Amino acid sequence: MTDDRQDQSAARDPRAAIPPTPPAQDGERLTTAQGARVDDTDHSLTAGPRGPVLLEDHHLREKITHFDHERIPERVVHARGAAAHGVFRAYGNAATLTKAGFLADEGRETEVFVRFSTVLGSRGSADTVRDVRGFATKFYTAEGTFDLVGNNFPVFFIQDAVKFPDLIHAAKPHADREIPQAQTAHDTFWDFVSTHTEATHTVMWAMSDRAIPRSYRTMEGFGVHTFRLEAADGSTCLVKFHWKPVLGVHSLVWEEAQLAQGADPDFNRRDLADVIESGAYPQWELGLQVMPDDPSETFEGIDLLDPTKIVPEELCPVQRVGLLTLTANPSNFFAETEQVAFHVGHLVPGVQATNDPLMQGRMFSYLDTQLSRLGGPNFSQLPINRPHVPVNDLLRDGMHQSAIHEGIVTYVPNGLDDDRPTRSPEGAFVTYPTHIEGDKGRWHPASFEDHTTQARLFLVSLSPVERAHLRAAFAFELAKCADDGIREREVALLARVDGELAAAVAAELGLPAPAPADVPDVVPSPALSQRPAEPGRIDGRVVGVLATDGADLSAATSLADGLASEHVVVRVVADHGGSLDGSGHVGGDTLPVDRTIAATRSIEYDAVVVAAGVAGTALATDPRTAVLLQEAFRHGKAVAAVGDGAEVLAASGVELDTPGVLHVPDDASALVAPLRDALGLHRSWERLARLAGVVDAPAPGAPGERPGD
Ligand code: HDE
Repeated sequence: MTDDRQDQSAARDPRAAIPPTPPAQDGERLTTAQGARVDDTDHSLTAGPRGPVLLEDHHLREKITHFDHERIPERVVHARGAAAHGVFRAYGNAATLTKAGFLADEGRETEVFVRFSTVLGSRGSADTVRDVRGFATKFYTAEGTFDLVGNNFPVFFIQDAVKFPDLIHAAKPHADREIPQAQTAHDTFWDFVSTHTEATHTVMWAMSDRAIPRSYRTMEGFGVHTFRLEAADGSTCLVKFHWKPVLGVHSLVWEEAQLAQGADPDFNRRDLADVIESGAYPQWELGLQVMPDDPSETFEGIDLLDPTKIVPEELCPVQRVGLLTLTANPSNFFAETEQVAFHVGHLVPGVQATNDPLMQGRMFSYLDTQLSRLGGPNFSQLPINRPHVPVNDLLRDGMHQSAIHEGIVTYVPNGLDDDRPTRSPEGAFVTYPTHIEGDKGRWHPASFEDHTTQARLFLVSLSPVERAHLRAAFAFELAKCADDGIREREVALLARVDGELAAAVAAELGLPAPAPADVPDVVPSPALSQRPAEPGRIDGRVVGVLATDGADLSAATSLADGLASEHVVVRVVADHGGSLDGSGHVGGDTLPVDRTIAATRSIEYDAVVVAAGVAGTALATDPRTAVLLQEAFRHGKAVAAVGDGAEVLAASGVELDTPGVLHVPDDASALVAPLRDALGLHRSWERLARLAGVVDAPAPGAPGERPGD
């Protein structure tokens, strides 16, 4: 070789040609995974036009093999989920509490990815089942990734992680037939919770409307465990994390949730994607309950390490420290929502774990589960899991390694590489040195033993309608248990929470009333009730307008105009697709149809309006119209009519002089304000109360409560 040729090959480093990111949809031409162009992907290589397929067909085998391996194991819990990207902006008022920059620095914006989920169902199960919802947030902070892996309940069924496999085995479908899917209404769940009394508080939440959220964006979120925050000056405090939805906390009613499981199993997932696409970005404020960090790790007698206990907001108010806004849908479900890997141990300087035994077990579980779910130890290299800061971790090799590390020094301290990468406490995650002393053993702390006080606290803090829903949920679920012993045991347990509740559930099940038991004294916490005192925001709510050819289509247009500023979606529901002819009316023209009566169901609407001119038409007499209106009425939704639309309501069994049923004589724009208020209250609570056979009232201690209620 001449010197000249040697110089050229040294200058041309072949490694520079390695693509920096994995190949994906590059170029215009179809290729194999090896980049060879493909001319025909529709026909296998065969011997003759009708002959056998040849083993030689590498393209066929590559394509089919890859397809065969497209699925990864679904999450053992929280398999069914939906997610979105967004940003978290800190208000700056947490600066005295924590040195974590994403919380402390006023105005600092941190990218996030949030995944919501149900817990029990398989990946393809329905969204609106009665279940806990996961609310997991990945903050890609400038100090490393912080995951807040929370739920929409502030408490959990068990107090010690060692019970988690037992709980989940009991709650998942029965091991013999794998039924029922995605629900708690079966023997093993109730057998477990009636024999593990520490579950009682969380079971109250699970039987309440909290377990069937209207939308992910109308759900609260909770970190559940107590965390320790550490400030720049070294001071610490104990905190509980809360997500407060800007749109308020709202739920479905049970019949509606059940209908949605069939009519639209993607109900919550669709809502999240639709509102983000429309620009009605979901928002939550992050809140902190801040408590002193003293060696007792209790607050007002509540053991802060017990994950079955809340700290009532009235005892320790939630301080709002930042705003989360979800602004973008994932562009690929698998790459992002399915492959995202959360971990309770992903902490950053300023946020620390505590000795809550449930949290301690989770510190182990989340890393372990990713190994089998994502196929090896390199899952943090997946795009959705990559920290948004430089990583230099000395971790090497392993299944699916996609980094090409350089050099031979893979350890510290070292002399060969100037002792790099450097280590120092400055800016590092340094575990806070709490003092620990004790005898090794499988302990049963006495402070974990009260299992009924907070269950009762939750119950008595609800409004009458919410309490009626909870009672009905117990009666529904226990009626699905085949074993008498389970039902009796649960009712006896309920008697220790509330005699009236236990007696009502027993009566509905046809069981004798349980023996009276002493119940704890509690002071209600109105913050636990979802019943709004006044109309809240209505962003992204959906109004269905029933109309047909010849009807006055201005009902749809004036509502759409009147509510557009709040991103309310108005959908025209008609007896045929295409568009409607409204030429018989002033200003009437044509209007596109969004839904046909054959392909819709009441669950798609937060309110339903019948346009003038529908009375007497085929749409008015279609039995599906009556079903739609009756369901909306029964579910406490606003139901309205313009002009003779009232006749359609009456003929469908909707009583016109009932709360939340609105009627204007002709001008549909007069409906805008009352409909807005009705939507803002979420439901007609008075109507729901009448249907449940109770008297509506705010929760005890809530604004608007009358003395003596
Ligand atoms: Fe989880 N949990 N969990 N969990 N959890 C998982 O991790 C576990 C618990 C929660 O959208 C798994 O990646 C144990 C409480 C959410 O990807 C697994 C215990 C809370 C998600 C796991 C708990 C949660 C998970 C399954 C008892 C609320 C979904 C797949 C000690 C504070 C995250 C995975 C996502 C997922 C274990 C209890 C929330 C197996 C052992 C309490 C939101 O690691």
